[in-house]
This record gives sequence, C-alpha cells and structure tokens, in this order.
Amino acid sequence: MIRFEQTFMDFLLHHQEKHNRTHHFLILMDAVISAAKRIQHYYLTGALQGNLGPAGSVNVQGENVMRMDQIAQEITIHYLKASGRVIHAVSEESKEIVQLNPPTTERARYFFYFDPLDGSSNIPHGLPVGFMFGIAKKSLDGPEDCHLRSGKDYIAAGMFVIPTGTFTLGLRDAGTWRFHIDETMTFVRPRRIILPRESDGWELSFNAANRGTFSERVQRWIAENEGRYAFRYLGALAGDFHRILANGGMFLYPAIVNHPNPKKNRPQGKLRLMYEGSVVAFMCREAGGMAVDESGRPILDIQPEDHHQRTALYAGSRDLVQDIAKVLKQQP
Ligand code: FDP
Repeated sequence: MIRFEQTFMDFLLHHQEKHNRTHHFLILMDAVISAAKRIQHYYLTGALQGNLGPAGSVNVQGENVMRMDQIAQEITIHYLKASGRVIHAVSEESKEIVQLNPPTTERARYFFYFDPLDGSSNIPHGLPVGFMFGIAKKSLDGPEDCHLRSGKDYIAAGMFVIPTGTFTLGLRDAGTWRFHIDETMTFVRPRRIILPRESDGWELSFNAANRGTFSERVQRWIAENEGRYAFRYLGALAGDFHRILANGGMFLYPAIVNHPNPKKNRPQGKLRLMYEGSVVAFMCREAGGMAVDESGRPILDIQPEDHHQRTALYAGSRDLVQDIAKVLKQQP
C-alpha cells in the first residue's frame, strides 16, 4: 500500500473552507511555497554555483549583502507579484516598500513583511538559514490606509528553515503548524506545535559572546537561571526558534547596552520588528507561548513607526518569558 500524507495545500484548503474564507490566501501561500522551494534549490547548489559569497553591496541595515540575499529577494518578489494578491511587500533587502498591486483591485488584499534569507553568517558555510514572513490583510470595511501593522494584526506568520525542508506556519487563532518536505518537494504531514509546559527539555538560545554587553539585570537573570537548561545557538533566528518551539525554553536577543565600544551598543536591539520579532511572537502565541521586548512589553502590541524598526526579543515558553519580563519591567 502506498502511504499518502496530507499536503500543506490540502490542509490549508480545509482550513479556509472550514472558516468560510476565500481562496485568496491559498493563492498567496502557494506563491510563498514556490518561492521557498526555489530559494532552497539555489541554496543547496550554492557552493558549486558560486552563490554563497558576498554581493559587494550594503543593505538598508548597513550590513554586507550576500549574493544569496539578492537571489532570494528576486525570487520572492517574482512569486508575490505573480500571485496578484499582494498590495505591497516590506523586505529586509529593500529600503523602500515594494509596491506590487494597487489596493483598489479586489484580489490584491495582503501586506507581506519578509526577510528572504535570515542568518547571513551561516550562508558562506551552507548552514541553515531562514526565510521568515508575516502577513496582514487590508481593511475590507473602510478606506485602506496601508498603515504599519503590529504583530497582533497579522493573520499569519511563518518560517522555512533552508535547506532543511521544514516549514512552520502560525495561523491566527488556529495554532502553529509544522510541515516537512517530501521526495516530490511537497510540504506534508501537518503537526500542531504546542510549546512543552514541562521544563525538562527546555533550552536557552542567545549569542553567548554578547553576554557581557547585556544590561546588568539580564546578565543576572541569565546567571541565576542558565544552570537549569541546555544551551544551543545556531546564529540563524529561524533555526534557533525552530528548536525552542519543539523543546521549549527561550530565544533571547537582548539590547546591547554595555559594549566596550559604546558605538556598538544597540539599545533598540538588533532584530527587525516587522519581519523577525513579530513573526516569531505570532508563532509563539499560537503555540501557547509569548514574546516581549526589552521593557517587558508584548512584541505583538508594538505599533511600528518604521518598516525596518529594530527590537530586542525574548520569545518562548510562557512561564519563562513571564519570569524575565518581570525583571525587564523593573526600573533599571
Ligand atoms: P544575521 O545577522 O546573521 O543575518 O537578523 C539577523 C540574525 O542573523 C538572526 O537570524 C540571528 O538570530 C542573529 O541575527 C544573529 O546575530 P549574531 O551574529 O549577533 O549572533
């Protein structure tokens, strides 16, 4: 007997029909899956094709752009545009908003926030990187002002860990789900992810080399708690958060406030709110967890003022995040 797995598209079709929704979101997600698979192909063959090196330019964040960043950006924009469903996209790789379809057309209804290849220090080695995205929908009732959306306004957020063939998607009020790629390059076998409540397997994930640059209270919290948990750090948010979702614990990228070279301090944090922090926070909420910023405020409540705004991030098991949030809320 041949064993057939439920595909991602079948899963999503059922979800949309169960909730009496249109097929527009399905069409958008088909484009996202096509983009992720194509990026994965370029990444897998990148070492042989000479695509894992620098591109020779600097992005909106002042970071060196890798050749793969450009390839992933081009691929994603192509498929988003072809879907006809996206009004505009905000990407780590583009300072300007990428206008795709006028909001006045009936079928263009989504805003797409993404980092096409996150975790750039892993690129030269071909090690895991992420394609992360959040999706918001235009207002169907009133005039659309295309404003900046906070994470609590997202309808979905997800990440591919490339090239491992795993895809995780949070759907508003419908859970966080994980899929795996099969031999026909189809994402299959939906499995709902709930962050484990038991602390036995919990992990902490942060860049330990930065430890002395965190605020004193964060350093103290780490010193008091780290002995209880395993420690893992891959250096690519999607991969690190993938583990946290499965094992529980917390990913943290705190504000850098005590760097020996004050010019290197990052009091706002390093990660980008709209296509990293809110994406992780959304999946976290749908998996029963939570995420806060450096002041202990829920990430999903932050109203962005800029598309490329940064944030500190503490995301994972609710009890652990609540515990550090208490410390973060205290006056320094
Ligand atoms: P990177 O700068 O290598 O692109 O967004 C950025 C990100 O990667 C995350 O994926 C990752 O979690 C973090 O930054 C890694 O930063 P450090 O190298 O400072 O640890």
